[in-house]
Amino acid sequence: MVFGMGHMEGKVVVIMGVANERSIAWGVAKSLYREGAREVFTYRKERSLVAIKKLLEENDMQSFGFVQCDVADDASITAAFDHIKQAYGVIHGIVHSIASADPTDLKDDFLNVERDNFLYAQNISVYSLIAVAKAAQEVMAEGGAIVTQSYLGAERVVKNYNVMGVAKAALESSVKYLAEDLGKHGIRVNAVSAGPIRTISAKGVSGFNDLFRVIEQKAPLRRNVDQDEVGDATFFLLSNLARGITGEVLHVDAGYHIIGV
Ligand code: 0WD
Repeated sequence: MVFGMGHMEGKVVVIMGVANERSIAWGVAKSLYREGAREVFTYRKERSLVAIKKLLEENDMQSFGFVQCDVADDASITAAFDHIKQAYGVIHGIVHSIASADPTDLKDDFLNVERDNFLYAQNISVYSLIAVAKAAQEVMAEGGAIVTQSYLGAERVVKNYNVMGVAKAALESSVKYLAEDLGKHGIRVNAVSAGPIRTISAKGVSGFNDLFRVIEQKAPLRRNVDQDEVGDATFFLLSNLARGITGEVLHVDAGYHIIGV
């Protein structure tokens, strides 16, 4: 058992994107809880709410609250953050761990992507960060930090990642523009670029399993990463330890991104 050092004591963090115990956001929730954060979970489907409550119980963790939020819907985002403001007053952090694309586009040629599917991936995986940052700004009255989750497919061509790679490129760029806008309000915005991890979303990418073997062979650390490692890095970026860091993309990928061929 690892004991935290209370780095998030007295901080309220909204966690978006826990679907089950494999979710990256769940790894983040465990790290933040260990450090003393009070956590508000947003969920889209009732099924995810049930899963989050079960996970909390199994891990002997208490939540500060639960709020429904579908990031595809502006009214839902507004309602969620209005509720958060009323119920909790001030928040200090947001974990944005949400993305979606049509699985038919996560295989074969990128060239075949259709307009609606392209816009859908951008809407759920990129615009959601902007909309959430805007809604959250007022509730982050004491300053704070926002962290989103990206992937190497933003920077390089990763087979089959296609429309999601282009969405992650836009996400990383949005992190920089948001960091500039929100910096003057004392809000930092950063991304973690995680190595591949077996989650429900990852299953949607054709051939994703092959990546794990390549990384074991080629990454400097000769292994893959897990949710807990991404959780600790995300916690770091949310905490005061990272108070001088904004607009950054931090790779948590066993060093794979530095390798040429
Ligand atoms: O290898 C991986 N798994 C990597 C994932 C490597 C690097 C980055 N990432 C990113 C993903 O692209 C995503 O941005 O991390 C983030 C989280 O991914 P995950 O942990 O792999 O995803 P998963 O456990 O499948 O949860 C994603 C959740 C959805 O689950 P459900 O089953 O309820 O759809 O994203 C949420 C939802 O909880 N989500 C939404 N939430 C609100 N509104 C929406 C929406 N419209 N769409 C998806």
